[in-house]
Amino acid sequence: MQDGRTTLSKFLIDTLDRRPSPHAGAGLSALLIDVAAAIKQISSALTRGALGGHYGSAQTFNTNGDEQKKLDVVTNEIFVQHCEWDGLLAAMVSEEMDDVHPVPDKYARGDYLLAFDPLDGSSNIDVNGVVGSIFSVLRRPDGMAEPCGEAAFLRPGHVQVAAGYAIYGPSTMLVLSVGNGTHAFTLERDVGNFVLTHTDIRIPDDTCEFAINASNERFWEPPVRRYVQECKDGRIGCRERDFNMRWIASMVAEVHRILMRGGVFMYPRDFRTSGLEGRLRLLYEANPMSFLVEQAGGLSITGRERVLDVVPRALHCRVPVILGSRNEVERIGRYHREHERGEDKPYTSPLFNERSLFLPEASA
Ligand code: AFP
Repeated sequence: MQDGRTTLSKFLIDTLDRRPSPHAGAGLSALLIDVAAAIKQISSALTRGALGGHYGSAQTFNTNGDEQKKLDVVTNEIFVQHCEWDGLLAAMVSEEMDDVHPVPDKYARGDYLLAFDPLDGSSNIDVNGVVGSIFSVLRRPDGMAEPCGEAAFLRPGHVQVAAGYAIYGPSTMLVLSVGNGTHAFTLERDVGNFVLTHTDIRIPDDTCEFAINASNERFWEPPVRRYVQECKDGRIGCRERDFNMRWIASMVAEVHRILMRGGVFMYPRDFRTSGLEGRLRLLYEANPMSFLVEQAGGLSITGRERVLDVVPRALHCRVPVILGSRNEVERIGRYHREHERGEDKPYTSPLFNERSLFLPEASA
């Protein structure tokens, strides 16, 4: 924790403007301040809850086929308005817009590209649960013709120059990386400043906590079933320790918990989705979160490869995601490799092995 004196602006000036990073360049700090302004406005709108008149469905569907909530539409508009006018961006992509949104001709165009999910976990809105916003910043490829189209965005996540999310919980926090660690800022509401409260967050390598939507179990592949079953077996199984499970249905909330105290989050390949691609969108969910997790010492894989190395096929493409504490994610990756080589061991319930609950010494 910090002493509460470093604001987001000072952090960005010190980190980017006084010591420019080779990947970033002029204007990135100003762009991130625009993003932070959007987040403050969204935070204020969400705080009004049902009084804001924005609960419920917008009666429209986004390109992924998800029903849009009124707040999905409102928060998308807030992002666009705060970020398009400043001459810093060339184009934007959002979960809530079908196509690339080029910066309109009436504004100057800049060198950056922004991909965002303005309201993650929107099923939580109407129950006053935790939601978030996620964003990813790329540099426009050199020499690309104006205005930037899809191709500018279809690059792997390791080229991101910044990524972050806002979590709208009991307090609003902005968690950010510009490639020098992952840092968290807490919104001081009465003053309107984001204040640095968590410097250089490190995800513990080990954990006893996992997060997955267990109602999808019948659609998972064997390596994920194996891992989850072993966690559920707890100390009487091969892991020889008990695990706890969480599911908040907001990736932001899950990743935030993992950054704060460790854990594993999985939205794996499953047989419901075409091409076994899982649920999460690569450009504005998986990539920025993977960047933050790696910058905090964790890992993020699809099961078979590093998420940040996946080359996007389309703006709204999906990808399986397994991220969090290094040793657990490595284990899950190994289970995928063993499965691919046909080396899975058949599952035997610990109820019938040497640590069985039914053995006299265990039940005594
Ligand atoms: P939205 O961006 O549409 O709100 O979806 C959120 C999300 O993609 C992700 O945050 C959660 O992990 C996941 O959905 C929860 O989905 P399930 O309802 O399938 O558990």
